[in-house]
Amino acid sequence: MVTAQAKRLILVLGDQLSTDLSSLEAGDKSSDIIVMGELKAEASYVRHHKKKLAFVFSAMRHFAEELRHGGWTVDYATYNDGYKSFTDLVKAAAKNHGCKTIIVTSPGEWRVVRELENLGQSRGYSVEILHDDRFICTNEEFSSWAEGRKALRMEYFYREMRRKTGLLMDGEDPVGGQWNFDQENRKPPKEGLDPPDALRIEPDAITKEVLTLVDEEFGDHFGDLDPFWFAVTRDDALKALDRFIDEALPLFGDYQDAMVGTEKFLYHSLLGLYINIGLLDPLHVCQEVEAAYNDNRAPLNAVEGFIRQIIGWREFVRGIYWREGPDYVTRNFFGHDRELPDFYWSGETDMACVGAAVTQTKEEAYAHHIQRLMVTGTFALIAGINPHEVHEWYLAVYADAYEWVEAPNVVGMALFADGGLLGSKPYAASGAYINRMSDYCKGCSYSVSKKTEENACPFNSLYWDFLARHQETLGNNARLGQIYRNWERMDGAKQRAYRTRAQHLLEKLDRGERI
Ligand code: FAD
Ligand code: DLZ
Ligand code: SF4
Repeated sequence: MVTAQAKRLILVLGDQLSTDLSSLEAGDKSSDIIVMGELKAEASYVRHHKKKLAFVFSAMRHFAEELRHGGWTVDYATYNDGYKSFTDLVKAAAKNHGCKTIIVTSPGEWRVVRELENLGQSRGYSVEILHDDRFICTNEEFSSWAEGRKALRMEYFYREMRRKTGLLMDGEDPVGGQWNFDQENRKPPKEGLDPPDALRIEPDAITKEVLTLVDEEFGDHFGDLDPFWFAVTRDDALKALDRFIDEALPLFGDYQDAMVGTEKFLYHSLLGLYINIGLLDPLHVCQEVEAAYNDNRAPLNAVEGFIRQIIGWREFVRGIYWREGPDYVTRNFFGHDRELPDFYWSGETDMACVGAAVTQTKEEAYAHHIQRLMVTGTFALIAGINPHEVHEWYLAVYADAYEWVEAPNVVGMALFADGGLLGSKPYAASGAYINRMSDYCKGCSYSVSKKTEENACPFNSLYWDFLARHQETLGNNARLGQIYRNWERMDGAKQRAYRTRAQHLLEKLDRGERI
């Protein structure tokens, strides 16, 4: 006699919107029930940008529809159904459907892993947590790669991922004879660049309903809700991928590090949004980009640079997040404790670069990598802002932010708060870097060429002050040797002038005054 499979719940989280998800592959359409929900705890663990909330909820609703069309039974709770947490949602669904077993693909955050493990330990529930095989490197593979290494460097890890995926490989060797073409990818912007606009999708009825909900329930959160133009289905996300490959990829490498005041997106892909939520598969994206190189539609420096970001950086930071454990987000190597300035929310600052990055973040829930790293990130580092506050800001304001990817980039890459686990030296820089790589300084009230005067660029003095403050901890860093020699060669009066100017700016910050 064939016994019927007992009905199970498959919990699909808001960033697991992939039809080939391991939990769905393990499920049985004829008997299992998918449960999804817009939850108070998930919508409020940080005060997410309004556009991020609308994006996640709308993409979840569209995915639930897609699953129903595919023959699944989906029990979907909207925000107004009032469920607080995954635990609440699952307990209610388990009771309604008479299920005891819950299947879920491993979540992207320690907080949620712990919640589901706790649920599994409560009487009457069994929770099966499956690997998230949408990533190229498993946590076990990352651990064995990392084991015994003195330092974890992305470049060596990346080569392993090239070998594993076969992307841009010519047998055992990298295509083009080099693993990395980054030296070709640091061009400053030039006059007359004409990048394509992002693909803008008109909100449909489902999205419009979500926009109303977000406006009503989260009206006081940071960020503009309108215009809302993100893709919320896999089909539209695939259109965004095609558009990127056809129109932006060829110059992606050249201008990857550039910043232009009037161009929010330059030649960046904006695909992180869609990959992180599950609408696009990272390996598929890389294969399509590689195909563009093979068909002579994009040069090698662009294609290699793009693929490195995904199979290199994206996988590397994830490995670090899971390897380091839940306390990673509390690391504070320098003991920085200054409050996050208000202008991270308002954009009201005389620093044109920071103002532009925050304003576009407010408008789009997006800023590109160099804005995140070298503008808002560097300022927070050299001004000594508390890393945990900075982490929560980044997690809230970007539509592509989930802790597994955001935290290593913020705590490790931008703030060096992990003491050098992710990067070999802090990304501290003076205004000269921003001036070289952008056109912001031309329109700024501060002068980037002035060092210590009243209208001198704040980055200049804060940079030297940061290095001087931390000479004891950073002085032995081989990569900073030349910089510290320059500092020591500076005459005492100049050093004092830098430090006095920095002190003046930091005191203004502490008093909440505009800088
Ligand atoms: P593109 O410039 O077009 O790059 C292509 C893809 O490469 C991205 O979509 C992304 O999937 C991947 N990628 C590139 N750099 C990184 C990186 N350092 N780490 C992981 N993936 C990378 N990325 C997030 O996905 N979520 C975040 O919350 C996030 N926070 C960041 C915070 C800081 C301080 C910094 C310095 C970087 C952060 N990044 C984050 C990495 C990177 O800035 C974004 O992935 C990128 O800006 C997204 O825009 P895009 O899709 O246009 O990327
Ligand atoms: C980011 C997010 C938001 C804002 N809301 C929800 C939600 O209501 N329901 C849900 O299932 N997921 C949401 N998410 C994504 C989760 O926070 C994400 O799955 C975890 O942080 C793990 O990465
Ligand atoms: Fe930023 Fe300084 Fe340039 Fe102004 S002068 S835009 S503060 S780097």
